[in-house]
Amino acid sequence: ININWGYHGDHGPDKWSELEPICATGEEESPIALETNETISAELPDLEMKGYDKHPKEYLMQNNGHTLVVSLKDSILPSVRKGGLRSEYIFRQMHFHWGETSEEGSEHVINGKRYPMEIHLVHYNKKYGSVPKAVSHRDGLEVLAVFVEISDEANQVFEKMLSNLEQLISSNSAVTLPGDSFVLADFLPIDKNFYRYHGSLTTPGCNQAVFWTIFSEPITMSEDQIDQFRRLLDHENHPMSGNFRPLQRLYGREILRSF
Ligand code: GRE
Ligand code: ZN
Repeated sequence: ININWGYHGDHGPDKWSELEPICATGEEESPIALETNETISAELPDLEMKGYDKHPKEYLMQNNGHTLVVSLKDSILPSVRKGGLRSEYIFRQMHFHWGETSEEGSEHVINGKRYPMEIHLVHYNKKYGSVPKAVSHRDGLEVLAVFVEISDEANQVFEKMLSNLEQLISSNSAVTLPGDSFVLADFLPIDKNFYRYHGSLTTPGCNQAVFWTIFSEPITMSEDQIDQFRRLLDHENHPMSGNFRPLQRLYGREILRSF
């Protein structure tokens, strides 16, 4: 995929279809607005997460020009299954979407509310072996989406994550973090109630390959902490903030809830 896309102006979301027609024509695109009372209560089993509490040797953090990406530098393979999923999905990377101000930033909208940030934990279906292979299958990816709300208290997990952010300000930069800094489970809410629907990547090529799991309870960080994210620069040396895709139409899709 061409790196020549962004969120504003000439390369913004309404131009993405010049790279990938499906971005405009797809009928299972993401993100969407969800209204709890229009979702279907499905009594889905709990999600089963393996390795979410394990420390890797190191974390790799990268500014890829579109977002901040966190991945693991060794062979622990956290995974998720159950929760109504028909397969096991292996963790690949975690990344972030956020706003210029805390009035917006999340991609999904719940009961009319936009959160200041949304975290995506991207997993690929074990039977396809990698993200690039998985994106051409309807059941290729599982993304856990976690909303972030602002609180007065700094979140110690993000404090560690953000400690080297200076070195990630420009596009195409990377740093490593010690493996004992945090675990993936630290980025999940305690209450694991979730919504589930079928949709797409929210970046080009917009592949309709994602079973979305959207936790209803947010986690928190302080305004100072989200301001750290807002200092990052994108591939055009512009502020990266506002890296969320506009809402997409539902086209009659059903949205389940686990509660
Ligand atoms: C993204 O780039 O934002 C993305 C992925 C994979 C799955 C979902 C998603 O890279 O939103
Ligand atoms: Zn994303």
